[in-house]
Amino acid sequence: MDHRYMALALSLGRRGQGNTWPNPAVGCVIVKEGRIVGRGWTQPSGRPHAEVVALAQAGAAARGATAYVTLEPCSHHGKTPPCAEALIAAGVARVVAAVTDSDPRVSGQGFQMLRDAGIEVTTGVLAEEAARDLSGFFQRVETGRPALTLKLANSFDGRIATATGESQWITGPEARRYVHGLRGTHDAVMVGGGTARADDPSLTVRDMGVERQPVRVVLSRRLDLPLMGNLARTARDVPVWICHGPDLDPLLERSWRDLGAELIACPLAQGQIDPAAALQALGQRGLTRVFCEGGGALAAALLAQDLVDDLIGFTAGLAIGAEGLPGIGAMGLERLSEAPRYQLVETRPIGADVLHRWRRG
Ligand code: AOF
Ligand code: ZN
Repeated sequence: MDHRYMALALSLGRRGQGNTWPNPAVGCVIVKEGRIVGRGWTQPSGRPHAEVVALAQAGAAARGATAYVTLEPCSHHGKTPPCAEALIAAGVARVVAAVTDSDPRVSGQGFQMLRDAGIEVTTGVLAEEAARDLSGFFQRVETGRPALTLKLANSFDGRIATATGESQWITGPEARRYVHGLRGTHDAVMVGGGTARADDPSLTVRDMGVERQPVRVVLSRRLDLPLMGNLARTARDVPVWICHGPDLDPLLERSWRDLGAELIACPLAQGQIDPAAALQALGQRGLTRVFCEGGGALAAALLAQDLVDDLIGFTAGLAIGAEGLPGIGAMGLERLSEAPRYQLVETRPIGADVLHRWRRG
């Protein structure tokens, strides 16, 4: 039964993915005598926490109940009192948690508070699944950078456009809609400057009823992005963060600031924005899950530095040939052993295309 209720808590937690940063998207189920009396998940921007929402729903029924939480309940005083205290005050008899919170303000102290109050605590239930769902949060706490998903939608022969740059559309409407759903479960969508110039994307999530649009991140060394394009036009409504290099044209800098973009100065590596430094800067600003949609140069730089955690590929039944544009630029590899290798976790048809999901070992 513990597994079943934790699986439910995990699915509730996923509803918050992409909406809760810098907080993790946690889920909570409260069960009394075999009946679910409360459900909750972390709310947009991270507060209230999942437990508080579930306890409010349970009301007096929480007394003597079991609370299933995907992450250790917090023990620190933030904008509101700690969840461990709320569980104690509500008279919960048992807490089942999937994983320990690695935030140094919590890390074990939440469990300790509960045990000190005489509550039975069970940990490690569906820990692997929870660690995967919360991997962006854990990675940011441990390394400073968010988890990174790289998406590629290409022809059977790995091309993303013809030689003349025609790219609309290689994959079908179902796959494109699926991508919008994926954007919504991430904190930010990221592209390189070349893609922002060539495609003039808006990078928003459309027709999905998302509560919080992902931040749009562009890596552009010189800030030479279209001032009349979709990103510029909407920068006041949905955040645009631009990671740029040194020595900017002051006019461009001023224009983008006036449009409402946040400018993030990054160091260069081999003449390009250092992708590792850019990710650190994004982590510092609270992002936990970043979804990169190309282009080829940025994808190659991220892969070459082994910064990609998840790969999602959509393959269309269409061949474009060697003169077409490759989805991934030059990586400077000589040996196969230098190539980052991923493990297949999912494969399935989406409309007329095929989705493959891979994870770094
Ligand atoms: C929980 N339940 O649903 C979440 C937790 O900035 P604050 O005060 O909201 O605290 C953020 C920290 O709380 C975050 O770093 C993580 O340790 C924990 N998140 N804890 O008990 C929740 N989202
Ligand atoms: Zn909490």
